[in-house]
Amino acid sequence: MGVVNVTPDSFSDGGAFADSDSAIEHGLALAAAGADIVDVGGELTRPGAERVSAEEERRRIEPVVSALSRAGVAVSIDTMRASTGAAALEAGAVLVNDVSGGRADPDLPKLVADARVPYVVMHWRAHSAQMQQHADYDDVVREVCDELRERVDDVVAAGVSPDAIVVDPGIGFAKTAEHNWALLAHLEALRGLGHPLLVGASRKSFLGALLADDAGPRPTAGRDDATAAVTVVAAMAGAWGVRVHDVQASADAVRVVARLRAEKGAVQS
Ligand code: PMM
Repeated sequence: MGVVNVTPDSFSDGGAFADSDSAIEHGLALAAAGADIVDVGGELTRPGAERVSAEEERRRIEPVVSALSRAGVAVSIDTMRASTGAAALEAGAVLVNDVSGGRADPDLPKLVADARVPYVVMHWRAHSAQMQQHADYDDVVREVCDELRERVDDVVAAGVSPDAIVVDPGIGFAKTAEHNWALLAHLEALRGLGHPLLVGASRKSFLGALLADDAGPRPTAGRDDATAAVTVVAAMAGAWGVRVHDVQASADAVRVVARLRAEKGAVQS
């Protein structure tokens, strides 16, 4: 899954795709580089970010979703709002990626249920402005699994088919670097939830901290090799997908892992 943030202030891609034309061009390039899905978002969710209005979010994403869909790209809409989700589905999106897992807007799971599209349910505790105050766990792996299970039950109660649900641990959302590493080390526990698993670690600050030197954390532009390494970890653990900014490296990494898995299967049989 390749990322297109249609935001003027994105941390991870420097706001390079704030206007529709460059966002569309970028989405096409990600698809050409091997993205099976292009995830379009109009609202920043990094720690501390303030919300944008529904109107502004819709204005940002609609032309991009529409043009990419018309070009034959499978588009997912990264939103927490039912109104934005509805506009995106109308414009051709085929998947809803809700970082709040149905918590921010209860109408969003209902929309997904009616539209019968796949739904990414991410682990989330609070909106970005406050979320790091909620990075408090006794056992992060168990608590994220328990909370995701509750989220899944709630969206199923709202009418979403269990078969349509993809779960995501929400790397960096109400989590410290230590929490992120613990989750990545135990992806099999998340696989145990019984749904396809999506992992979004791309260019996040825990990678910048890992790769820090005397000058401080490694800037976002230098985090893509580490991101591809996380893709290997996720693919080895049987993840369904990774959400990344630099598609080529992760698409190649997935092919390496797929080939190795085939080889192991062939050897064992
Ligand atoms: N991370 C961001 C935005 N959307 N969606 C899912 N499903 N999982 C994530 O981890 C995720 C997401 C924030 O990352 P960005 O601002 O660097 O794109």
